[in-house]
Amino acid sequence: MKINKIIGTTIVVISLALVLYSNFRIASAFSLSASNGPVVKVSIVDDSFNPQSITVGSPNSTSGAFATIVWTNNGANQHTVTSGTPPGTPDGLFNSGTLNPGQNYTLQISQSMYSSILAKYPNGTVPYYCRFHYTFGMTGKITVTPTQVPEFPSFLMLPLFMVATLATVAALKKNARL
Ligand SMILES: [Cu+2]
Repeated sequence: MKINKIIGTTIVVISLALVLYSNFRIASAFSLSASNGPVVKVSIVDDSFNPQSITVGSPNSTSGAFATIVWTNNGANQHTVTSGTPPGTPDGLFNSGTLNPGQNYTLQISQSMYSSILAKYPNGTVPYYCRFHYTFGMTGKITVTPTQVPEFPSFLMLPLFMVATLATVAALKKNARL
């Protein structure tokens, strides 16, 4: 029957799409780099960090995934992202140097960075500031919580892949009979 053929074909097409999607997700999971983790963005304006306070999880000791923080200078002036408490000297954890308008600074909260943070700030909260504008209150803080960055949920991908494969096989068999 023609209508069954159309339904069968639709099922096969949908199933194939599911299998392809699952394969893509599995391939993505295997090609994940250790740096894969949440990316937190901070906008730099004249003269503040927005948001002023951010919180990220600690690196995942199993998968190696860690959070990345990206500051973008959206202001009209030059700024810096410098760890420490003004007006003291920079604490040496990280320092962007001078960021021109439009420039980014990326900080990876890797295992080694996390260890360095805890060595200086046992509560996991790192103060930072702009070397040019801290007198205007241009400061920020990063809190690294002991909660680990989640592992990629690859355990969900295998069942999905299996179901999609079985559905495709079943649909192909059904379609062949019609
Ligand atoms: Cu500044």
